Amino acid sequence: MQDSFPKLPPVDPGRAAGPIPAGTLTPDLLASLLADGDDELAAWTLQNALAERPRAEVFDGLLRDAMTLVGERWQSGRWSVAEEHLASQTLVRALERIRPAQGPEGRVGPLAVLAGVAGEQHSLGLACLDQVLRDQGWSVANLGPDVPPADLARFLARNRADLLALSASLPEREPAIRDAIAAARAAGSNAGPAIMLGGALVADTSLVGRLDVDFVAVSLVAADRFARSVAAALPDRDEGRGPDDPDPAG
Ligand code: B12
Repeated sequence: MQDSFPKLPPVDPGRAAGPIPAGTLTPDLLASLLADGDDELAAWTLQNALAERPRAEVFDGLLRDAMTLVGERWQSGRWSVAEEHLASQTLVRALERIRPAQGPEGRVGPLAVLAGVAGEQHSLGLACLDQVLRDQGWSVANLGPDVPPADLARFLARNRADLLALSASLPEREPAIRDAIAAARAAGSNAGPAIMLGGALVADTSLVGRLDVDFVAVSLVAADRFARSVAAALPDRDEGRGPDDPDPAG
């Protein structure tokens, strides 16, 4: 049995832990790992990229490009729906492995609500945005894909959010986006949350002027910047406390 293996050179374990050679962490590598169901190595790939670049850049670049490859291989018939589904599921698990740690501040940070508009099943962009916002200290309620507008409105009426991020990928979602925005505007107390819209759909810039949103972007780098500006404009959260209220800092 042993003799039938090819004679490979010995692996030097010392080199395995060394720096990753430039050009190794490619979308092609990540796409293959995802379609193999290997969330451990997919997370390792993303983690190494995160050591070099900010989270939003890694998600807009390496990660999105890898999923674009998955889409191209699915569309061309080289990979089936099975490989695409496995890649998507594996990415969800890999993202869990690289989730930023949430310290005590993250639990009391301003609230961002994330939702895919009704009918929208593409949810991986929201999972990425969730991490980018947590990195900034936001508390994040990611409602995931396909959220009916009435339920979004009820959630916003019960939870004081400062930011609402809506995601949509397909052109036919425009009416659903309008419904989500209208429901959110009607539910918010006072000014309500700042609303940003993103996802593959907004690459169609003609849509932008037709919608009542505060910010539109395809990239998480831009979303990161907008969320920082929203957080910076929020009143000091201690200002509302009366003299007899306990100081949460103890
Ligand atoms: C995975 C996938 C699916 C999975 C999604 C699984 C999941 N849990 O999300 C499933 C199988 C459900 C699916 C279904 C469909 N899909 Co699909 N899918 C894809 C695929 C391969 C990858 C998408 C992805 O997750 N990319 C990675 C994420 C991170 O990228 P992203 O979503 O674009 O998000 C980035 C930005 O847009 C941004 N972003 C996202 N959300 C937000 C929000 C805010 C506020 C901001 C600021 C930024 C932002 O941040 C991310 C990082 O940059 C793409 C291929 C491609 N080229 O993208 C096709 C693709 C998007 N799908 C497509 C199609 C046609 C469909 C279906 C109609 C197929 C069918 N016949 O059933 C259905 C529609 C389902 C529905 N009702 O929504 C087409 C869309 C073509 C078009 N533009 O019209 C694509 C492009 C494939 C193709 N080449 O034909 N799909």
